[in-house]
Amino acid sequence: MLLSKPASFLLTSAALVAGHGYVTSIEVDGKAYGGYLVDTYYYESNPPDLIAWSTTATDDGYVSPADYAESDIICHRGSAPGALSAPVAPGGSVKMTWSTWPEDHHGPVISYLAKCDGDCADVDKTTLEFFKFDAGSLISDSSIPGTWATDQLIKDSYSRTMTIPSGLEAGNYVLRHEIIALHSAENKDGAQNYPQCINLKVTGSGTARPSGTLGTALYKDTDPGIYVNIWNTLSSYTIPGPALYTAGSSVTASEAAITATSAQSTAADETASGPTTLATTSRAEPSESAQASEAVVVVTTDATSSANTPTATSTSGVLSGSCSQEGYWYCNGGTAFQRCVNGEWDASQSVAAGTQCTAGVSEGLAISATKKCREFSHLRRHVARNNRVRA
Ligand SMILES: [Cu+2]
Repeated sequence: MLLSKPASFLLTSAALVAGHGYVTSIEVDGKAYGGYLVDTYYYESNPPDLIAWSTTATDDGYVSPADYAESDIICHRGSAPGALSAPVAPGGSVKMTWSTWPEDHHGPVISYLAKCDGDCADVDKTTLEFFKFDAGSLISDSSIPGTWATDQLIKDSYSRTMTIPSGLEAGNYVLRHEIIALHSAENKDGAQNYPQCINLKVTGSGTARPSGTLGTALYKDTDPGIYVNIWNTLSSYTIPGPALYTAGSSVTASEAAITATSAQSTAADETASGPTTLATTSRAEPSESAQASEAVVVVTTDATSSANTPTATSTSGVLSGSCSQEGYWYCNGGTAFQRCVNGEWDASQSVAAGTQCTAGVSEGLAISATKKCREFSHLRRHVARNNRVRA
């Protein structure tokens, strides 16, 4: 067993492997609630009751545009309703805080509400009809790839605060909050959706009942705000999904585009309470270039060089003690693994950078290239810059 490397080095390595985030906490009208900590709760036999929906996305991964018609897009992969609901008044606030977010995963941050017929804890997610009530997207495009709602979210300590529309009819609602990362969206099906859901109980005496859209009908992989090259200067950006519902209005427009220029740096980040400054414009076509073939190389490199590096065992979800399935493997959250040796779980080890294992216990350890693409997009950005300089 190699234990010669200092623990600090190993911890640093583990931190670099961690990629995307998930919602760790929610503040509803000033009261704090815990998020579904997928890296921990997924492996617990009795996870706590939450307002947050559970998911099986232990890799902190995403839903692909190729799966927009599948139920995973609704509240993330393998999602199931939370058992609890948080009370909130119309006009009240909801603050969603993420564990982290990669700086280069630029894109819109969008939130929806859908009314449950009865308790949201028992709802069939495929029947939920969502209306969009909060959307941030391109804030400024004065420098490629622009300043996005994700950049603002990072600046705000990985959080976004939204307002529940005033006048909304009382009842049980699912709030669907989502980041769409566009750093690879110049390729068809290259966008990445990271939906997260919670249950709310809206109080008050409002009467507004905005019409909604099934989760599986929100987007298409050819939508101008999904299939878009943010590494070009954008004259406009079209927020994906149905039109934004503004309190007191009825939603009829199917699509609206936002015009963002360097001179109007804040016009693009309207919320439900803001003025309407939407204008319909055409989109910039994603351009084909040499980027894709060069970038693919990165994902396939260095798959084994550090596969046997032992890691600190402070990671949540690490197994210890006896095991019955001799020789079997346990993949912890996609990023670490252990083996059942001589009737005991051995030390947890990190998978190599750029790779992931399939979570759970299995006879063989399935390692694949990770869909986390920080290095991927960094290279892409450099290539894009070089192309522009040459052009
Ligand atoms: Cu990524």
